[in-house]
Amino acid sequence: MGENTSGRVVHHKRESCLSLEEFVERAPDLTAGERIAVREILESIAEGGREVSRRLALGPLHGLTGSAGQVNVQGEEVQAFDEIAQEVFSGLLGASGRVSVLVSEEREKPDVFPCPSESFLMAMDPLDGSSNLAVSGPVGSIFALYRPGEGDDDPSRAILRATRDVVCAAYVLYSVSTLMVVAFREEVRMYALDPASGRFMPLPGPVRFPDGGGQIVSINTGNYTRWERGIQSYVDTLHSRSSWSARYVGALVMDFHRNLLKGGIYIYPGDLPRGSGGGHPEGKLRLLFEAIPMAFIARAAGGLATNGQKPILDLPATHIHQRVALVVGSRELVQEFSRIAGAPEPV
Ligand code: AFP
Repeated sequence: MGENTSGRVVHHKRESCLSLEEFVERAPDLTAGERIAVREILESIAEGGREVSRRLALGPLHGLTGSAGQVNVQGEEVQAFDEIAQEVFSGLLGASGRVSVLVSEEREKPDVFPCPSESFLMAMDPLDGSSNLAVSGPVGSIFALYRPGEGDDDPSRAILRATRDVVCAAYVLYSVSTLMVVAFREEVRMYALDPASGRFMPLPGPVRFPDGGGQIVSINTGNYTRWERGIQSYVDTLHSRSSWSARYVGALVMDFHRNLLKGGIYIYPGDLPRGSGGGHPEGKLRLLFEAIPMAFIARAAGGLATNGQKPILDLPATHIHQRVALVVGSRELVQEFSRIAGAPEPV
């Protein structure tokens, strides 16, 4: 249900909309206890998303658009809202009693929470793309939920071992509207925040990359001279065509989301140091906090994700803050990228 521009309420077809509860109910491979735990975790994410959305809207009025004057574990400037979002989500997820280990892009070490019963391990990027806040641009929060393995008491090791067993991934996009996108193994659903009721309302779904794969390419071509030849060849090939569109917001959640709905590909390859610039030889994005969750969502929506060598979801995780090259989008465009860039075809 929603309101159209004339103020009239729009009723989406009931059968194509699933509430969060209904979606969790039909997720595959969950025990009854896990189902309750996943639902409660998603409710905590929804509550956090609502709170972060509310505070972001007030940011400019409170002078909160810039740096908190610290550097995070990635060596990047911490924006005031990175820290606010971290506190909001870790407070709610910790209190849920359903997340035993939480790793965050904003924290060097895992947080460990007491959990009485079924619980999951979680990785999150509480506020991705936060440099966009200075211009009131879109940002997002990203989450992945893992089933704990057997007998590993060390929380860092436990999450590194569990990364190939993603149960659910989600992101919240804070833009013109606030959306929550949730994926289980084979299905993606989308919810829109109704600011009046504070509830995330289901939108028609499931969400899939459009047929044909689309024509949008999101890549920061300012790094062209730092790329290896295969990536340059890919971009050169695009420039010889008439039918493609470049779109790049510089916030992964927004770029990915647009490409999911419209059909496209997001690429952040490794780039070599140049001049005084440090570069990101292994890629800029983080395996646990950005690449794995987006790869899982892409696959559930019919798309693919690779680091240029292997599927993202097959990569071993060796370090919580590990960086990785990321190519993610519709199946057709990721396969085409691999052919032109001379990378193995992802499956
Ligand atoms: P910030 O959170 O520091 O703004 O970084 C955002 C991000 O990790 C990802 O969301 C963007 O797609 C990517 O970096 C943009 O990086 P460039 O500004 O180097 O293109």
